[in-house]
Amino acid sequence: MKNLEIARILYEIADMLELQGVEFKPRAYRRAARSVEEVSEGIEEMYKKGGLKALREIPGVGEHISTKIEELIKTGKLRYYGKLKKEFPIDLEALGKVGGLGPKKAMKLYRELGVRNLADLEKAAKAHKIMGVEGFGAKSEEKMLSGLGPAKASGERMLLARSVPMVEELSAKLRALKELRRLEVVGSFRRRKETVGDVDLLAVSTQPEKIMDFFTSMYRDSSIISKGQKKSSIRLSSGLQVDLRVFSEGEFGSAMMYFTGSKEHNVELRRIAISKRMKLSEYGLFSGTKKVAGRTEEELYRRLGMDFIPPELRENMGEIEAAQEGKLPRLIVPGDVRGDLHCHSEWSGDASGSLEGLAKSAKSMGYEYLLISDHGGPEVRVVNGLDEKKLRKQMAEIDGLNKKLDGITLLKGVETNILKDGKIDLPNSMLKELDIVLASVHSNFSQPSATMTKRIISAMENEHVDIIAHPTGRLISSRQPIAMDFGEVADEAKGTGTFLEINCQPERMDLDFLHLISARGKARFTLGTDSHQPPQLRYMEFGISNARKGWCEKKDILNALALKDLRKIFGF
Ligand code: DGT
Ligand code: CA
Ligand code: CA
Ligand code: ZN
Repeated sequence: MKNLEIARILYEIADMLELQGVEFKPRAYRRAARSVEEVSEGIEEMYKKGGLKALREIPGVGEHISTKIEELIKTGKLRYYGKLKKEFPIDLEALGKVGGLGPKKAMKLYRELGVRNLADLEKAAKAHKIMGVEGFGAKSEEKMLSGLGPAKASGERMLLARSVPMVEELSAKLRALKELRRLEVVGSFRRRKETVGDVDLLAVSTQPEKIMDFFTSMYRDSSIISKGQKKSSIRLSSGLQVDLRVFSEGEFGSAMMYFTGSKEHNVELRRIAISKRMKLSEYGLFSGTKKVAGRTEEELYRRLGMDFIPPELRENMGEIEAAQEGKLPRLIVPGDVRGDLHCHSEWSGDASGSLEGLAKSAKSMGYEYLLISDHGGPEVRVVNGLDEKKLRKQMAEIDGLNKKLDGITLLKGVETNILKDGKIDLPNSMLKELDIVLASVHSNFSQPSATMTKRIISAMENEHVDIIAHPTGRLISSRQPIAMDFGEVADEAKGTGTFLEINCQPERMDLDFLHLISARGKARFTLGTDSHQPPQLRYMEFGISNARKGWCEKKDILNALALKDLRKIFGF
């Protein structure tokens, strides 16, 4: 059993005991859980080598809890935990997502009405049983009914890009308060994960009550999940949960570090602190009772003996070691990007925007070039892909436009199809006339891995294919990535000099950061927004943060090159 699994069970026991009104024990369990998370060795191995005695050397693990851990390791189960679960068969996590239903109230509804989960709650509310329970009224019953939808939906995560406008509006409103000294967005949002489970805000204020009053009432149609002086949570009508926590100025750096996460990154940092005979928490870095750092993240990383780690990298994917050795990558920044290498126009049946309009939008983004890559080839007739005749007409139009455009160049491209046998949907005689050719899988997504790998490799072997667009084909909320041997594809990309795309559509984010990390030092990449309407050129921002999460430097990204260098590479 892994340390983190053991810790999770100990945490859960703490929660259940607390709700039963048991004193002291919850704290003991929580303390032990935390230590278990921080131990660098596997607990199971420690136990096998040193028995109960070794377990008791873990801080916070005394006689009582050590025997519980022993039982877990030996049998994979814990009777005490099972017994508590039986007394307490409530899905607190799901119920907690309904506005106004904290653990204590949930407990009451369980005792009075047997409500264990969202389905039970819905039944009870619809039968108007809730307003009969002491402490609840018709109003809270109504609120629960309206909170059920978002609570059910909140099992799902929200696309980062979708959350951004909500978070920007909300934080602008908060920042306008005079009682607020500082506000930062942390959590997965700051780490730029492609989806967020909830949004975490940290504030500094001398008058937290005022901030919390404002926060919990700033939107009429949001619901309050919990409200306190130090932490409050609301759910927006979109279903997005937002947590706000207040810290003091002196703790702010350590709070930012802790709540930015990831959890796995934090666990590793705490281990390092311990190895240096210090203790790290959201309140600071301590040596004994003396606080040695906490005001800023920079000083914390420095005191832990490493370089500052950009938030995107904090996923425990080797960044801590790199920071200790002064070997963190110099991540690509937005200013490095000189153009967009995937864009559709009104020439594609499913897109809008004239060539000239797109050129203007691209220029206003500060670009030097924009690749027009409408769908081409017979396979995508569904979206009105261009045939050769139309494609040649578009190329002539682009040549004409480039003569009068100033400070921006349109490149002639196409997004064509990799057919199921690996052949390309347009003839080489056509492809060779274009500046840059994208090819992608748009059909037969469920071929077996070996077939699919061969299919993509044959496409890359075509000398006219320059970029494999959205390589895995996944759609975050609706389509699984295709099965393939990505290691082989990345090797072949290097061998053939084919670039792999980082597609910036929020629903795609394809390749994702894990693929990018695994192809590091092999394949090179392009950034393409795959824009279908001119405003979507702005999705570049998300592609760049994804590239940063994938450890990409300027040299790894084709469109960090100037136009003259592209001309050299592709010979146009
Ligand atoms: P999300 O919301 O699922 O997209 O992901 P995060 O990373 O924003 O997670 P969240 O909101 O649960 O917590 C924010 C950060 O707080 C998380 O990245 C690390 C820290 N944190 C929360 N709970 C724990 C915990 O039990 N142990 C440790 N070590 N860190 C935690
Ligand atoms: Ca979060
Ligand atoms: Ca959270
Ligand atoms: Zn496509």
